[in-house]
Amino acid sequence: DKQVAIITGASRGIGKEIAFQMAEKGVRLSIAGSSEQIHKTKEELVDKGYTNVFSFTADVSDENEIDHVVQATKNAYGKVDILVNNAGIGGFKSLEDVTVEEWKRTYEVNVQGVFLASKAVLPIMKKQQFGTIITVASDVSRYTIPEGGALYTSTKYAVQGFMGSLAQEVRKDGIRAGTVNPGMVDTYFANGTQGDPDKADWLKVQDIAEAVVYMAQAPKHMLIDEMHIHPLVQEYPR
Ligand code: NJP
Repeated sequence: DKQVAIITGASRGIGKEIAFQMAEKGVRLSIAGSSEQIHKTKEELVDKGYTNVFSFTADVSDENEIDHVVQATKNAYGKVDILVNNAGIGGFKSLEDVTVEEWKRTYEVNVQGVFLASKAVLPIMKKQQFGTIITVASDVSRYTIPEGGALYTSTKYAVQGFMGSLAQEVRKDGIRAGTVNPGMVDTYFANGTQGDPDKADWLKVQDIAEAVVYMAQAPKHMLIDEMHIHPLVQEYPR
């Protein structure tokens, strides 16, 4: 019986690679992103022969949109085994320059988005008595970003706490919850460009996707609650 996964933020970057690696493992997919680009990702998957994929333009911070993704997935495939909360945004600037709007929006996407998608899959996973929820967080940013990381880092610490607590709450239902915490990854994050030669030493999207797939497909009796993965060139004091 093939697994079913919902991946948020799969238009590009880490989420897109997770989609490709899961598809390669035979996982049936629902992928979501806030822009139309998500449908291009679906087309690329289908072109490679991975035909079990639905794409949704859905903003993770919008309850109705994310509920629709989850319900449509359940209706189409009959179950949801894996949720990957990967969608996230961030920008780096001195705290004095951060506006209340930027503060709220970053929390809406990075924290409320994780809450809403997790909340939506829980009734399905509880009924199944099985499921894995993985959030792409970040903890190294607390120590390694010299300037301007306070807002972004605070959202990622919020989800770290959220996921840890959720893991305890849902363990009795056979549901696993955990985080993957990357260091610097070569993606489009914070207005970057994936493939930029200046980021040659950074982690690749493949490195993080492999970790997520491993966590999601670990034997049912195993809970991996946190993974921390850094490029060798980046310090990781804790
Ligand atoms: O970034 P990027 P990453 N609703 O910009 C989507 C974390 N992380 O792959 O909305 C739904 O290439 C967007 O699609 P679209 C990071 O915090 C990264 O690096 O269609 N989707 C795109 O697919 C984040 O949680 C690094 O434009 C939304 C995707 O999110 C995760 O890794 C280090 C959305 C972003 O792709 C993936 O980011 C670290 C919304 N409201 C943690 N807003 C790093 N790169 O160094 C955006 O520790 N998306």
